[in-house]
Amino acid sequence: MFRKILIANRGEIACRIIKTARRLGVATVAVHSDVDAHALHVTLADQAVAIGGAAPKDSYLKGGAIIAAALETGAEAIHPGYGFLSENPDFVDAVQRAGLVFIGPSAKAIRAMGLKDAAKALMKQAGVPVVPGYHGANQDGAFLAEQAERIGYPVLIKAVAGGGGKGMRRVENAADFAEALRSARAEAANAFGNDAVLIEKYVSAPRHVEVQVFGDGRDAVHLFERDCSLQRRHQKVIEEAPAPGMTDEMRHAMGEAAVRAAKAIGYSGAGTIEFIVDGSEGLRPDRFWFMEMNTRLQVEHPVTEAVTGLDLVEWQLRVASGEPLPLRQEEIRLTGHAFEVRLYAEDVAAGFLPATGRLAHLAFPDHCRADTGVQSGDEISPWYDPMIAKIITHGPTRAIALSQLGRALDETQVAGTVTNLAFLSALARHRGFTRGEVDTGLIARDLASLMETPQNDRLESAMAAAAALHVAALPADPLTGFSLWSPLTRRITLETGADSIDVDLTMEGPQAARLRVVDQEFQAVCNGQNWTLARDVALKVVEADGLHVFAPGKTARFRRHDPLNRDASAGLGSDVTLAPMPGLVRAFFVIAGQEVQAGQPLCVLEAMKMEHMLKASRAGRVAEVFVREGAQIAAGDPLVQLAALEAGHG
Ligand code: MV4
Repeated sequence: MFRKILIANRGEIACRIIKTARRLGVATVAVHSDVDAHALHVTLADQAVAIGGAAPKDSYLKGGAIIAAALETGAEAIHPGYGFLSENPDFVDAVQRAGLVFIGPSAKAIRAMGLKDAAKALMKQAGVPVVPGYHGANQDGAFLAEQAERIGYPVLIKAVAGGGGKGMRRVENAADFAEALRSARAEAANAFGNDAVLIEKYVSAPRHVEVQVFGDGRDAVHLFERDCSLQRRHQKVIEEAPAPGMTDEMRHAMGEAAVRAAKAIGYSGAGTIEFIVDGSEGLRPDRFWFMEMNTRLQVEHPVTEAVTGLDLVEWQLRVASGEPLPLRQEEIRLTGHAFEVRLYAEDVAAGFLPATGRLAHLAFPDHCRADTGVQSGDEISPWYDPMIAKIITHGPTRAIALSQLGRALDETQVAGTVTNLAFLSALARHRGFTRGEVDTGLIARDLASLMETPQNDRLESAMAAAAALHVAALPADPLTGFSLWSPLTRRITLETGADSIDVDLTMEGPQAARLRVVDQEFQAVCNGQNWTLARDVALKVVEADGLHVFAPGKTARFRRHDPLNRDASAGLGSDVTLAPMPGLVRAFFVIAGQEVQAGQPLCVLEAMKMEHMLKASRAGRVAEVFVREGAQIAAGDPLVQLAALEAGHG
């Protein structure tokens, strides 16, 4: 085993790799960009090396700087994670030229799978089922049209260099072929600088089922399948293992095909064989076809770890350090069912726009696996993928693992950025998905209902009440004499975006209170230490850049009402300044008839044991003063009336 490895990546995957390395007694070196100087992966690693600027091309894609960092720190091997340099064969060559080990496949294997047409031809030769089609070099338009005719419509034109659906056109009949070919080529040339295409039979009701493989350069095994059909615009949203509806017969056929694929290229390390499955008539052993091979560890590897009980990063390190495969095929078992969701900082309502922000608070329940590269206080920056975490659950059955997932999402707390949490939650409870009806069109079909945010007035009021209870900071000890100085009912005003909400808090004893929010009432009790709302669901309040209230599946943010802010804005049009809170008038600085400037102090109000300065909301003449020093006033009581300044006074 290696003594020290360098991780050429960041975020959750870098943290994930460090965790296993540590468990195996392997020292770790992190590399980082300037903006990641204090990132979690840097904190977790034994050593860290700064390699450049925030843009990936200035840091995480700088192969030379990364290799230099490995040599400098005495690392023996480099783990590329996923993305960045993980499938770059030139980087693999450079790592090996430097006398280091690349934890992954050979450059040759990566190259063999890099171009979709060559990979398909190679797989066909190896006896792996490939979608009927033309995967050759002849790019003549008339010839390709002939091939489409031979394959039979509908066909799919795909960019040879493609992926992610770019340069892909479905063609229904011969009359549309020429135009579809032209536009697919133009898109491919633009996106990949390569306008070569291949033609395939169009698979209807496609499902994305991939098989995890592992090789040691001589032998290969598979670790069963994952179903990644739940996608949005070719981005995976939920992954699971095993695939719903999978039979032993089909699993065996797919596993064998995947192992043949890996052996055909002498594969070493973790890889994934992606198949497209025609699910229109259930899963059948003659209805799956090779699509492509990903020659790296994938984002969704944890679902395979959950159902096999194996650590794939451990396998990667062991195989790369020269050990044979840790287990034989028949020793690898599949137990239960697992799900993974990708939690993103993204604005679902705005069309799933990536979002940024500082995470004021981040917490996961402890009954799920959460792989993350950030913690409370960290920034989701625009420089990198906005994934906050992967949440993984594992249960004895699909139904149980899915309820665990719903619950884990409900109890995940993110403050400081918008997220797709509610969207994921809706998906986890989607009727069709719950029944195991997974297909690549599900999200697009039901997008509107998945994006709905169900209104729940009672819960929303309870969240305001919880925030108010936090603001009230009631003493836990009844002997502090709280009831002596507290008014019986006090009003706590919270701001929510542009609105404000009033919560009236009434003490009903030293350890009981009632809170009224609009037309809803809540009881609060003190257990001798903490005040909580007496409710069936737990509400957690975290104060960090506002008051964040977390309810199962719902988050709200309030701000403490700031009387100074409100007087400056809300008071603009009104002539009478009102007391923003109940309290004692400590001092009064103006008299009737006096001219005042905007922001000039009017009086000092003592409330909740604090002094608050109230200021004039605008310039004017004090027309009338309604209160005197020493007066006890209620929230909303008038304090002064301002009149307009006479013309000529500016
Ligand atoms: C297909 C297909 C139907 N027939 N190939 C989309 C991205 C690329 N990796 C493969 N893709 C597809 N290839 C044939 N011959 C349908 C898709 C497809 C798809 C595949 C997997 C997951 C989601 C998808 C969404 C739309 C289309």
